[in-house]
Amino acid sequence: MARLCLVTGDQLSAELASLRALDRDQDHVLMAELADEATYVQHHRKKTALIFSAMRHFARLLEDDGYRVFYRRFDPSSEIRSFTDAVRAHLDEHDIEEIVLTWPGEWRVLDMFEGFEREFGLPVTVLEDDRFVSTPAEFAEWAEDRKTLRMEFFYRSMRKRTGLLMDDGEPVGEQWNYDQENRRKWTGEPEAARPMRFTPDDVTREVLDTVGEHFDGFGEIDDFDLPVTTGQARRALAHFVEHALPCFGDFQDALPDDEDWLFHSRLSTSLNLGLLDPIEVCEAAEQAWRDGHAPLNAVEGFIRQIIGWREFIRGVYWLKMPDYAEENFFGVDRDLPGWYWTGDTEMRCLHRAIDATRRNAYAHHIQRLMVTGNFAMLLGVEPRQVADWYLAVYADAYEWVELPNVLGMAIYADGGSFASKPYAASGKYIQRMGDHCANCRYDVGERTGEKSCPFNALYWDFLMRNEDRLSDNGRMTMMYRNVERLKPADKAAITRRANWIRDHIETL
Ligand code: FAD
Ligand code: DLZ
Ligand code: SF4
Repeated sequence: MARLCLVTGDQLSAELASLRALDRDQDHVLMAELADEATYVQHHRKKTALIFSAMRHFARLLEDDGYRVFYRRFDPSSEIRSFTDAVRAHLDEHDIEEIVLTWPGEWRVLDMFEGFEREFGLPVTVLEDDRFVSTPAEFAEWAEDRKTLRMEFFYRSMRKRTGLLMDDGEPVGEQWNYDQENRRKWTGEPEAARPMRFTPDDVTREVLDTVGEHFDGFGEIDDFDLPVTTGQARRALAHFVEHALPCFGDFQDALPDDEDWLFHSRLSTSLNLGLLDPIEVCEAAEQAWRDGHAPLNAVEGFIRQIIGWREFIRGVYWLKMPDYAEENFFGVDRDLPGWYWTGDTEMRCLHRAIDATRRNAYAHHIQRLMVTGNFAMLLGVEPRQVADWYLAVYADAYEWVELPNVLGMAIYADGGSFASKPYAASGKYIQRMGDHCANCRYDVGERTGEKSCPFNALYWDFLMRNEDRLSDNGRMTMMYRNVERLKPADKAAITRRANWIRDHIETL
C-alpha cells in the first residue's frame, strides 16, 4: 500500500523532508489549490497567483523526477475546500496506509495535521521542516532560562553553527554585527538596483487568468514578475548579489520617496515558498565578500537578516503560539483605517508604502516597521486587525514570519517578548531617513497645528497615554524625560490634536 504526502503551497522544495521519505514508485504526493487557504484572509492577488503558479511548476518538476503527483487545480464550485477535505477525497479513492507531512508554517495548519490521525484512522507522521537552520525545540531550549529573548545572541549561535562569516571559530573582522554602519539616508547615488523581473510563461498566464476571474481581493494583478521556480529564484539571487548586495548595508534603513526596492533583495517570496534554501543564499552573499565584490557591513547585515532574524522570528512564533495571536499589551481596539486598503491618504509616507504594497505585494522592511506598523501602533489599532492586514497584503506573508514581526516588532502588542522597547517614532525619524516629508501636505516640523504631521501628535500622545506601561523601561528614559519637559498647555494641545486625528482618521 502507498503512503500519502500532502505538500502545502509553501513547501515547494525538492529536498523537503516528507518527499525525501517517499518511495517514488508507489507513494502519492498530493497538492491542492484550495478555496479555504486562498480566502482565509483577503490575500493580495499577486500572492495567490504566485503560490498557484509556483505550485503548478513544482508539481511538474516532481512528475519529471518520477513522483506520482495528484494535483487539484482551483475550482470555485468544488466542495473540497480545505487540506482536510483534499486528504479525505484522496483517501476515498485510493488505498493509503500512512500520511507523511512536513511541519507547516502555521499553528492553524499544524492543528489540522495533528487531527488527521483521529479524523482518518491512519498513522500520521509530521517531520521536522529542516529547511530552517534551527528547530522549534532547539529554540525553546535556547529560550528556556532567558528572561528576555534577544536576537543578537541567538544570531551568534547560528553563525557558529553554520560557520557563515567565521574564521577559526571567530567572527570575520573580529566583530559580530556591523549594524551601526547601516543607517545612511539615500540621496539618489549610487543608482538603485531593481530586482530581476520574470515574464510570465504559459503556466503563470493561465493562473493569472484564474485569479483575475475568481478573486476580486486586494492588489493589482498586472505586471506579475515574481520568480516561480527554483531556476528563476537562483537567477534573482545572482542578480541581487551582483547589483544590489554591495549597497544593501549602507542603505538598509533608507526611506526614499520614489524607489520601491532600493537595494533590497526581494528574495523573501522565494525563501518562504522553499524555492531557495537560506544557507545557499547566505553562502552566495559570503562568497561575494570573500571575492571582494561586496563589503562586510553589507554581507554581514544581509546574512543576519536570514540566519538571525528569520530563524529567530520563527522560533518565537512556535514558542509562543497559540496564545501569542491574542496579545494586546496596550489594550487597544480601534479599527484599521480604510485607506490601508487603498493608499488613499495624503500622508505621503503612508501613501507610498501602501501604494507600493498594492502594486507589488511588497514593501521593504522599514516601510513595514516604521511607516505602516509604527502608525498603526501610535493610532492604537486592534492587533488582530493589523496582523490580518500584513498577512493578506504581502506576497511573502505566512503566519510564522508575519505574526511575530507585527505583534512583537512593529506594534509591541506582546509587551516586549523580544523587542527591548516599542519602535515608536515621530515624523522626525521618517524625515531623517528619506524624502517623503518634502513631498507631503503635512508639516513634519509642526506638532499640533492644523497642518502638523499626524505622526507627531500621535507619538507624544502614545507616550503620554502609556506612561504607566512604559516609563519603567530603561530604554524609554530619554523619551519620558522629554515628556516631563512638556508644559501642561503643550500636553493639552497634543491630546486635542491626537483626538482630532483619531476622529478624522479616514479623511487624512
Ligand atoms: P531584504 O531586505 O533583502 O532582506 C533579506 C532577507 O532577510 C529577506 O528576504 C527575509 O527572508 C529576511 N528577513 C529580513 N528581515 C526579516 C525579519 N524581520 N523577519 C524574517 N525574515 C527577515 N518577512 C516575511 O518574509 N514575511 C512577512 O510576512 C513579513 N512580515 C513583516 C511584517 C512587519 C511588520 C515587519 C516589520 C517585517 C516583516 N517581514 C516579513 C520582514 C521583512 O520586512 C521582509 O522579510 C523583507 O521586507 C522582505 O523583503 P526582501 O526580500 O527584499 O528583504
Ligand atoms: C497562502 C496559500 C494560498 C493562497 N493558497 C494555497 C493553496 O491553495 N494551497 C496550499 O496548499 N497552500 C496555499 N497557501 C499556503 C498555505 O496557506 C500555507 O501552507 C499555510 O499558510 C501554512 O504556511
Ligand atoms: Fe509622513 Fe509626516 Fe513626513 Fe508626511 S510629514 S511624509 S505624514 S512623516
